[in-house]
Amino acid sequence: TREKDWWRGAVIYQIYPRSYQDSNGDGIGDLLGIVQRLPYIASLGVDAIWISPFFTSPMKDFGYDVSDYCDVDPMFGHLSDFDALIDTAHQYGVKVLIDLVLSHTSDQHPWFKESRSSHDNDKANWYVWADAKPDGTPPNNWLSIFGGSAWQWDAGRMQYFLHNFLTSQPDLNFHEPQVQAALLDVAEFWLQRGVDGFRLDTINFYTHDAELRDNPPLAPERRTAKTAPAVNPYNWQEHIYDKSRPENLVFLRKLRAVMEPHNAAAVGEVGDEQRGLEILGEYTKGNDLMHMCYAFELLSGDTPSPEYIKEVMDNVAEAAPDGWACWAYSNHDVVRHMTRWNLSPAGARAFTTLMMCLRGSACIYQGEELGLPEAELAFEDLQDPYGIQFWPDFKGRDGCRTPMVWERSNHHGGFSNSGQTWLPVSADHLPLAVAQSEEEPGALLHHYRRAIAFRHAHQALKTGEMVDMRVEDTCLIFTRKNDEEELFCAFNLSDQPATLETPKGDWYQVGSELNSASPMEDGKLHLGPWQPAIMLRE
Ligand code: TEU
Ligand code: CA
Repeated sequence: TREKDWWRGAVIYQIYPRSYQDSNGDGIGDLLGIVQRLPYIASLGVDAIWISPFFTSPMKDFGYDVSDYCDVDPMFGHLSDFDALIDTAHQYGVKVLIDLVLSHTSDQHPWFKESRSSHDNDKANWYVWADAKPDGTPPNNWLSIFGGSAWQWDAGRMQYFLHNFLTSQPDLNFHEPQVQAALLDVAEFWLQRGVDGFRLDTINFYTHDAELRDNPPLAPERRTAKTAPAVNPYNWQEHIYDKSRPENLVFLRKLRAVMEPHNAAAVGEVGDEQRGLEILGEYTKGNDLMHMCYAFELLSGDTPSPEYIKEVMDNVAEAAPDGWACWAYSNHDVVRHMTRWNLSPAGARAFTTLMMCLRGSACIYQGEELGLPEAELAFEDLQDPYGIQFWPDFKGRDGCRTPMVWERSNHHGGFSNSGQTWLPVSADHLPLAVAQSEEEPGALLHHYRRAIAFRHAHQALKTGEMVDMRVEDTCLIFTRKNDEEELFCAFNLSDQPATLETPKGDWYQVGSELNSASPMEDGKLHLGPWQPAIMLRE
């Protein structure tokens, strides 16, 4: 029996299976490797794991190009290994979310092979096919995120097909009812196998404009650093026809209905820099869409200032009053936040504690609990086609995908006993390996465990309201409360000390294990660099 609302305020640990633990010495992580490491995962105190795709795949986008939704790629193991993973995880009290990539398949999927074989086969309409313009050019101006036109010519059908990502990731046609039915069957297949929910890849790309209208150019005044990094022309268009279409919600309601009897939860990935948090509100509204949406606001850019975080939280409250965000600082697509934000150990601890105090759920990406920086890779080491395309201005996603480090002195950091691993283990990571961190009382790993435990000890942090947010000096201040408890949270997000007024009323310090400051007798709160103050109302 599963408690229906377990996902609210949950802490989710993201595993990139290629890089977690190799159990059979081929240099690539696998499902049995994850099983071996479950005691460690459980020791973090997380509620759930999200496993990036392990389905049958030619691995052009490292599993985000699926050729069989209902099987495990031999590289990662077998379905029986997955069953063992679910059983073991559940014995440890850890739930399992799998990563369904439903917007597109691999071009090696039998559906696509059939679809491209003729104009009148049973699946002819399962992908987005369109004729060339009279001059032979693509049907419209849509662009691929990974570079170039979103249309790829197929000499067999003498037509173009749509792909939002790689040319080997053709876009499924969600306007075709049979496609929707087949994808709902995929969800049912995994729910029957016992998964607790899904991370749903790129849900706002499911449907495209059936009339294939051109996207308008992005108005010059909207070309901010965030919406238009010079490196990718994708960002010069207003993406109103190729993604975030209203029809997506119709399919997501059906998917939610399939999940409901299983008490399963979904985290939807809705990346839309141009619409920001508004889209999170749209996709989590009510009780029949996504349970949570993954928020990108803390995944890019510079170290977030208290003002920026307040603005983001205000925007969520406004755009998604009954919605639910899932916060993350790092994942398998972005530069690790230790490097991106150039954090000191104290800064990393402060942001970890902050994440555990924010309203929403939280995703931790493997290795961030060790304080791993982005790995430096040479061009020759690159595996990610996105990085190879845009090198050196954009270095791609390999630097956050290098193998997890378990033991400093072990071959490949304990990740694998093969001769060569699919990406090299970073030498900079070895001193931070799990075994070394366990022995080192000051290691970030212990702080992650304490911060996660602290969140679990205070229900108000998981599901309570978040009110009275303000910025004072260099501090972000807010209150979390439910009917039982009220927590005052202040975070000094700076390497300089700060002084605040003590909140009115009777409060006592909690979270001393998180370096929370104690109220001073002069009625002021003195916060050291990167120090929080967390207090509980008497
Ligand atoms: O990423 C989607 C993705 O690239 C978006 O976040 C994108 O940056 C944004 O929408 C731009 O507007 C997911 C996976 O996380 C990634 O690893 C895959 O490569 C991709 O989908 C394709 O499946
Ligand atoms: Ca392996």
